[in-house]
Amino acid sequence: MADTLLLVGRFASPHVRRVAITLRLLGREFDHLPLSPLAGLEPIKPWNPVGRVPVLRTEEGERLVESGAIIDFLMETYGQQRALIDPSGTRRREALQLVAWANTALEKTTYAGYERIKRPEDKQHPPVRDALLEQAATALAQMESMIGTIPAPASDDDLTLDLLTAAVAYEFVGRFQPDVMGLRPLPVLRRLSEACEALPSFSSCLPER
Ligand SMILES: N[C@@H](CCC(=O)N[C@@H](CS)C(=O)NCC(=O)O)C(=O)O
Repeated sequence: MADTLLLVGRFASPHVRRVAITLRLLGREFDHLPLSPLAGLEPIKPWNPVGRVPVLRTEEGERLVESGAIIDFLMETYGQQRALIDPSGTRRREALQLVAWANTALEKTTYAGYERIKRPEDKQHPPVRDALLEQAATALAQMESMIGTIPAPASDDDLTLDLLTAAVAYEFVGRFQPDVMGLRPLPVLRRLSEACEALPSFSSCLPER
């Protein structure tokens, strides 16, 4: 008998949240196990031996890791009626580049946070954190110019993989490292984020406090 899809990880993780929003857009029900690596890796290790989220347990019981690989699986398996990305060509390449910049912003923001959270006070070296925040801001600026004049989505039907990932990344950077937001003007991303956060797919996957 097929298992129910199960998503491991809190929506407070942007990587988990973008998988959850993808599941909503593809109309898939899923169970949710909201584990956080910040509370310790051991409870996650039965799902992913590295202790990292997201993990998706498929209907066949397979455990998939890495948000990009999970989303690729979801689009291939359940995306026949609802394409979240063009199948080929320039628009696909541009969309994947936007996702890549969003992932860069997330990675740099996360490491900057870890510099503060995981190091004792006397082992902190502010220039390292500042350089990471600067890289995150540069990645956001790349996203800002790539999105340019693409209209903000008015409904879940307008959402695409690149726009949802950009909006999830913008929300996370602002929450986890608000200092980054002052480093570059990001009016396009702010408008995209406001539009996306108002949609059912986003509001049903709110980051936990
Ligand atoms: N590239 C990975 C990044 C996942 C990631 O960084 N997850 C964080 C939570 S936001 C995590 O589990 N960190 C704990 C760790 O890696 O040790 C993906 O896209 O899934």
